Amino acid sequence: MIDILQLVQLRPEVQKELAARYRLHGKEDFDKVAGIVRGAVTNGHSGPPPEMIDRMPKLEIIASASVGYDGIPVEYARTKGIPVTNTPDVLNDDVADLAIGLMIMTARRLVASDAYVRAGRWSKEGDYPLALKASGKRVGILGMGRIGKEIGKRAEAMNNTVAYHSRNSVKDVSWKHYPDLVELAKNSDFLIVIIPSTPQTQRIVSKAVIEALGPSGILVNVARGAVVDEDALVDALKSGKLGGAGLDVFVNEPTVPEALYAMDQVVLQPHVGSATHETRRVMSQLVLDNLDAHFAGKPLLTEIK
Ligand code: 8YV
Repeated sequence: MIDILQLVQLRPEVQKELAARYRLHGKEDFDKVAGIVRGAVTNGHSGPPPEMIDRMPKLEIIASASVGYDGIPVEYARTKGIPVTNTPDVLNDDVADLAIGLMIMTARRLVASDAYVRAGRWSKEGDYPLALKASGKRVGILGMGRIGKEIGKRAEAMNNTVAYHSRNSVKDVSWKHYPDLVELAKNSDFLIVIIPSTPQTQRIVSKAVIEALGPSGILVNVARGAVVDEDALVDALKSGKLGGAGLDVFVNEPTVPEALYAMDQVVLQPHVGSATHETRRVMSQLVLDNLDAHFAGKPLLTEIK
């Protein structure tokens, strides 16, 4: 049987199949099995870091249950001839749904107004204050990859005007491309962030971008915390320089800046972009299918190129 280092668990039904086909070892056994493992199962945040890769001379493949791979040293693995696979496409709908959900929830203050009802305040204090409309506005998207396109389609279905920023304009979309992110923010009511976290995109959503979005603007981040200047974001929300934020991701997950807890203009989620039974099952299956393909000498299904 082939030995696999398992850094994260797959969904139970797929985990069972994985365990039937491979000899699995947890991280706690790393010292014992580093010399024999030929594959690693991980996700976008769980490594293995270069030091661990160096200690696995027989490692042939890293299969990740995530589309993002900012926590996996893909380039380093490549220099060692180790391919890395991820799970693109299968989570596009879920992440796009969450982005639009956060846009609506934040604009319409759905979390704060829900709390208002539950606290019995409606009958005592009367109608809840008015919120902001989420349709018929200007939606800016930072990042126009697979998920960005799905977000754009959904935003358009709500009669919003869509525009985007990415390094280069994207051929197969007709939405306006802004070469300058501050310009996009200036011309958006909502800025939805769905760009990969790379050394080039760290804090790309800067103080200037946040302030360009402005006091009635709303930032939605379903990408990675690191692509937003989180301190500037918190400051702008506190001072009213930014209208609101819907956030699924944070710089130091699962730690969230405490200042956000008390803000009615903010909706917070515990990184649940792809967290549905249906999608996580397909993501798990794709991890297993990539491992199976590799060890059967067949082409990988979704290698990161
Ligand atoms: C999860 C994600 O964080 O796919 C990604 O990049 O952010 C999410 O789906 C995760 O890696 C699930 O295992």
